[in-house]
Amino acid sequence: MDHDISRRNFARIAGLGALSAALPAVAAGKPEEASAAAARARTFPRGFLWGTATASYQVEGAVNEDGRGPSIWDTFSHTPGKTVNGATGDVADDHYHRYKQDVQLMKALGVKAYRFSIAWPRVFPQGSGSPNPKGLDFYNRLVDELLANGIAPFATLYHWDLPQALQDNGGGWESRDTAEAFGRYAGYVAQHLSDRVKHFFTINEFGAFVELGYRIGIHAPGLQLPPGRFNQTRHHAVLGHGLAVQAIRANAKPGTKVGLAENMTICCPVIEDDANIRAAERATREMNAQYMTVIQEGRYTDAYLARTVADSPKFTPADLKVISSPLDFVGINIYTPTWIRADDSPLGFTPVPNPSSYPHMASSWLTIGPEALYWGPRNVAKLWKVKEIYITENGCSSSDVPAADGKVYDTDRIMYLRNYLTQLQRATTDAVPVKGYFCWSLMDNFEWADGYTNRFGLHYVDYATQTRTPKLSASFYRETIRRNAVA
Ligand code: GBH
Repeated sequence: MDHDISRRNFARIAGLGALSAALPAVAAGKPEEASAAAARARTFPRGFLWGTATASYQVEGAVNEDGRGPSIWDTFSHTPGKTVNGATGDVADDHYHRYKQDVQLMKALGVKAYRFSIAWPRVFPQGSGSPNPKGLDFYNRLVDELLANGIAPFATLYHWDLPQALQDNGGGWESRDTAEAFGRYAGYVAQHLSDRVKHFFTINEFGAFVELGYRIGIHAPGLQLPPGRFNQTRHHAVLGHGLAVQAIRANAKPGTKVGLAENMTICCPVIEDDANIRAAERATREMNAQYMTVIQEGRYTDAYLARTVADSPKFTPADLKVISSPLDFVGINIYTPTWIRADDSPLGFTPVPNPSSYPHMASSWLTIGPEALYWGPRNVAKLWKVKEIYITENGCSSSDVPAADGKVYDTDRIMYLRNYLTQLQRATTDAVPVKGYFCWSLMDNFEWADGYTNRFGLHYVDYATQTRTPKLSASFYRETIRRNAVA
């Protein structure tokens, strides 16, 4: 009887996964073995791919070197008033020159994979036309260095640094020409790197660069297009993705995998009961209709077209086919949850706004909800039968002020990561096919409109000296990777 009760309590504390392994130790009164078993319950599947991520304009610097053309982020960050303190990516982390040292930081963490992005204007300074071999060479060097250190390169083709020439001629993503140029660029890169790069992401976060750059205007190119032109821009962005998928398949070595890295709206049930869980699934389709849903389903949802009415995008059935070209995997960037409740409205769900007391990390938009790392991949797998999912970004900003001993004790970041990873581990125990996780970011870097004020790194960067120092969270992440379990 006593045993029964303690077993039940133990099961509640440790979670179901630990139950069978832990019980004999508990019954035999060996608490050490019992806690080891509980730790095993937070273990990730064998071969889980632990990684870290950055993006070209945020870390590289060297904006005028080796024939790189200007990007819309050079123009935007050099426009007064657009970034905090007028920050630019001119130098950033000087990663262009320090990549070897940065690969050693990754090696010390023990990551198995590195997600970086390729700067389109290094490879095609004018966006299309003649390639610049010196630009591609940087990525050849980086990829070789990664492989020499046992780290798998995962390359993103577009993380927002659009060649300025494409913005000047035709309005960037507002123009179908940009989508087509993106396809050509993607095919060229795949042709030259796919002997060593086995995973490509087409586009990073439609949900950020299109919305913030072309509708709200707080990211490059800083436009506020009217709805019709804006929805057409959305359409051209997903079309560019599809054209890139096809170009990669046509030009890459066999076995090359293609996907995307999207910051979907992550719909989480307010309470985990059937009605709310179903509502969060419906919400996932509708709230991502303009990007992930059309990519997965090859059609805009009726509700999206009804919502945009006269301002709906113009498209052909052939476009939809290109947009929904089959993918090998889906990458999701996950930071915050959107809480959903069931209701009796026509769509059967309502997003619940956060109360003013809702907690967030240093960036005020970064509201905390570890469950996003459970429901995000779970809903993607369930709705679209996706078999291979990566968390392509997750992480947070902290105040990150070095202590007297020079170290950064970012216990809040560790709290954030531990809770999110616990929910990701829960997803893997429910057989959600999450294959890997890329922590954002390897090091502090240029945080777009926020400049250098919000730090997301596992390594602290002193921008005056370009010194990198591992934060306490780097130790947490290293230990998590070493154990293949939440530390
Ligand atoms: C990702 O965006 C990016 O891929 C990455 O480059 C970035 O460094 C990282 O996250 C951390 O931000 O200014 O209040 O209007 C995450 C999605 C979209 C979140 C833009 C912040 C701006 C909110 N981001 N959003 S606000």
